[in-house]
Amino acid sequence: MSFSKRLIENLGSARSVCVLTGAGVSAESGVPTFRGDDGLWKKFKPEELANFDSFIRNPDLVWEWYSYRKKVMKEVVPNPAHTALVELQKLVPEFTLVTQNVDNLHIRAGSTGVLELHGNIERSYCIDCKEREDDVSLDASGKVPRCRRCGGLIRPDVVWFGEFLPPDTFARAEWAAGHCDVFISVGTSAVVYPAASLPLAALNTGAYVVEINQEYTDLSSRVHETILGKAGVILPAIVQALHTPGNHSV
Ligand code: BV8
Ligand code: ZN
Repeated sequence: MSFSKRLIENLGSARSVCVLTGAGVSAESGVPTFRGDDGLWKKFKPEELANFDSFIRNPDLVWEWYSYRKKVMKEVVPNPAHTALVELQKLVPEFTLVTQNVDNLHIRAGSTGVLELHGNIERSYCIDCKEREDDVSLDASGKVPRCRRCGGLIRPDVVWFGEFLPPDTFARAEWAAGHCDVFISVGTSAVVYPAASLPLAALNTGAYVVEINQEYTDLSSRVHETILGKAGVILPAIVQALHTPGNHSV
């Protein structure tokens, strides 16, 4: 696995860098990805569970999935990929971290100003009165949590398929992608829109666009450089190379 001299030079001279992360960045923390072999709940496709209609039809099943994922989140910690992005933020004048992940690991690692396109599993709210009730999950009898104020169903504060992304968050992500010198897409299969449109926006405005992933994706043929491998190895190596000019591959 190696990255180009050009990437390090571009990062070293960049005024603005935008990074988009997906489930692959959390994989080395032990968080299952969505579509990989360790895919979350292989028997279901994310689209089948992560949508409002499924929730209304079978709230207990959907909450069983989120309770499992919230339990996983309590047992894992950020990995070197998250830490490298905290370091990279310190090296770049304008750094924007955009994540599709809902696992809160970037914030726990120390990244700031994180744009959470798809929400955050640590937050929940009532679908009727919108009251926030964060520390909830399935109760002992496996029943979906209900609002203390009005008895409505509580849902995770994540963006489900068919739902709009938080407008302000996505607008800021689009602006960052369209104004950066270097865009890094890391650990994402780049299939979910409109998040997957961000690297394309960066390409259209002349940024140097790099993909770091364990497999090729639909994005691979469009970007300047695809680095195959683990985010927890590649990102620290890139940060290391930025600290030691002249070291351009690992
Ligand atoms: C919307 C939250 C407007 C819930 C998620 C075009 C335009 C607009 C919309 C669409 C469109 N085409 C289709 C749509 C609809 C849909 C969509 O994109 N569908 C896809 C499946 C085709 N989009 C939407 O519905 C979005 N809303 O568009 O609103 C609208 C409104 C009404 C009507 C129409 C339009 C909402 C999308 C958000 C869905 N919510 N998550 C939850 O998490 O429970 S998406 C879900 O997928 C996660 O957030 C996840 O982050 C995201 C993307 O997955 P990845 O992160 O990429 O994970 P994946 O497993 O797929 O890949 C991991 C990669 O990492 C792999 O490639 C693997 O090789 C690699 N990897 C693994 N280990 C490592 C690694 N790489 C490096 N190192 C490692 N160690
Ligand atoms: Zn309520």
